[in-house]
Amino acid sequence: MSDSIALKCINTIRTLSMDAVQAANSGHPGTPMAMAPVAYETWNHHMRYDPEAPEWPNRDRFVLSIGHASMLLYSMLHLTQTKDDGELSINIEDIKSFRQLHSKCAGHPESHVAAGIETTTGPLGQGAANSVGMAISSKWQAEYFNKPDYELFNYDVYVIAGDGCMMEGVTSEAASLAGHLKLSNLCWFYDNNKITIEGETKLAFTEDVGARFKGYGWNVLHVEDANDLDALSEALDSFKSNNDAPTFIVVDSHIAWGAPTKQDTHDAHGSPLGEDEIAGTKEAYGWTHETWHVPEEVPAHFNNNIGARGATARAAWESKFAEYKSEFPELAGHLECMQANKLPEGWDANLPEFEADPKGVAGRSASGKVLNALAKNIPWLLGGSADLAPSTKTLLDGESDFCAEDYSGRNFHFGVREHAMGSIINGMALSKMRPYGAGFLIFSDYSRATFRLGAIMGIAPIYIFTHDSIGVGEDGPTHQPIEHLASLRAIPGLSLFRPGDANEITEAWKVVLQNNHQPTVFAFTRQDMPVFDRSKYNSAEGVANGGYVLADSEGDPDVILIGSGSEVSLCVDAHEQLKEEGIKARVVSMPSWDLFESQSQEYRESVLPPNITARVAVEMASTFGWERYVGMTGAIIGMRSYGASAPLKDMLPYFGFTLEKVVEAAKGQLAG
Ligand SMILES: Cc1ncc(C[n+]2csc(CCOP(=O)(O)OP(=O)(O)O)c2C)c(N)n1
Ligand SMILES: [Mg+2]
Repeated sequence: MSDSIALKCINTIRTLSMDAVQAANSGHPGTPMAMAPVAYETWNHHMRYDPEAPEWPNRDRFVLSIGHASMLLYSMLHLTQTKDDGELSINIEDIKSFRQLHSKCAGHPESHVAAGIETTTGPLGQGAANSVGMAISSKWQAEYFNKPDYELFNYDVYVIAGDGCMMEGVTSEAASLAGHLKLSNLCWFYDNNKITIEGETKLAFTEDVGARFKGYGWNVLHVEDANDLDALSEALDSFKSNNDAPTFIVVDSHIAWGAPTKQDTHDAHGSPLGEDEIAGTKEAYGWTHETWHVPEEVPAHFNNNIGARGATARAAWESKFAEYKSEFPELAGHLECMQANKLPEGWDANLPEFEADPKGVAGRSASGKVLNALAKNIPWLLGGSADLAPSTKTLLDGESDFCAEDYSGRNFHFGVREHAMGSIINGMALSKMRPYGAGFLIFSDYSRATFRLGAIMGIAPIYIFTHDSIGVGEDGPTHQPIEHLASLRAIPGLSLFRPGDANEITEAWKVVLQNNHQPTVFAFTRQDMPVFDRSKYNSAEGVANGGYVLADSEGDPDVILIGSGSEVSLCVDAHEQLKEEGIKARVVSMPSWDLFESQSQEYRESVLPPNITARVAVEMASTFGWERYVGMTGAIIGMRSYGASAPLKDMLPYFGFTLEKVVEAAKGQLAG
């Protein structure tokens, strides 16, 4: 490394990382030290990024998939002087309070905490998989917005991933799809340091990763020394000149580069180096022993390179956009809407209303109709399924497939890759799209890690899961979700809807689209559900409160029947029968616990008056949690085992989902 200012920048990144981990007495110093040159070269000499405006829509993205190396990213944001509303996004005090309560420098990077963090990482593989969604978004946005002489979108996405990411299945799923889609705007560095927590990777990981990526169709390059800035630059140039494949750069590095006794050891992975080792390392770097040392010329150097390049590019973009706005006002309006996470005008026009119908319609089919109507109004509402579009009813009519030959497509084919699908739609949501991913509720387990990350980030991808109960029938227990609703309800910040008829589905979609800060899971039936006669019962608009009184009797009810999804109709039937017998049963449709919980106590108690303790809950899923609404003395008709492989008509009586059982339970409540 002959360029001394470059080395100074790199050593500043390294020493800030070492000092912060030491001060926190926890964290991961080794990998920021090793990968500092990669971050330096990428940011300072290749990325198009204006630190003054980290939200600029056409910026290149940088994703630190090895979230444990967070000090690498915080150092970069600090040294490039990335701004958040005019102030430094990460100042030196933030770095000094690394890993402390309310610090912007959390243990792992959190996108909602500091400007410039593109996505929340930590669970290995997620960042890499998110980046595929970002690269997809860049391609789609280019197709949708770019016009001759107006190249508004062409951003690239850079990732640093490590051995852990490469071992994780989600990375492989995402990489396989990225190769298939020929996402040439995607560049991953693989930190091939051959170290993970337990020791050397040869304990568990000996495959040829580069060969694997070649197999996926990537442009695979090798940089034999992470400190070789020229070789890194050459590899980055190769990435930029490649137009038909994503690029994978294997970088051989030495964890804790320069540390006298800890370099190349797993000791440097996740513990502070210790005062003596830090002193020795700083000596090896020719550095001062002072902590938090940032030579003046370092931020200036970043400012003169990434800063100057970014400012010029953004100014040019903004003046182009001003012209674009007058030439293409509607599209410009869409771009502004997307950036603000808003819906376009007329987004809820022409949504289907469903006629009362005792035979009814399957939840998945009603959803398919609503989705198609919404997609006509919201061009950036798009997505696909994990090879289950015909079953989940998630194809957009008249739209093309998103594929390497057509990046304008709005029908995505994620392949049988539920985990990557979730991570990819998180990445798309972070890129201002309104994405959905679909599959069977049973396989939501495979995407589960992505729900909580979306919730932590406060982004709003939509998961459309169908076949939501033992109502699946003959496919049997392996395909019948039981504990899924309860476990999804347990995820803080995730919104879950299981609507009770087709009109509730329309209303639920409306609520969900207006929620721009939470991921949502829909649970829809495979089988038909009656469409309630809303002239007789209350309006489906009650869905906006999460739970509402659907059917009631004059005066205070004797008993409250609470259901979700396909079981609401059982409650309604029971209500009618009990009425004939002179028993006043209220039916509460409860499509979304979380939304109901967010209502005022007054409203909640108006729906579920505390003095009425005779209560029955009915849901074809684990009974777990329903005590919240029926109390310790209420009855729960639900699942206490796995399901069975049989026609639904035989399973319903076998598992107790019949009118008689609901009526009996209601009477049992009244008998005390
Ligand atoms: C999904 C997931 N599993 C386990 C962990 C815990 N973990 C954090 S870092 C790490 C080892 C990662 O090794 P590598 O990516 O090679 O990083 P390096 O040690 O080289 O910095 C593990 C297992 C995690 N963060 N995410
Ligand atoms: Mg490693």
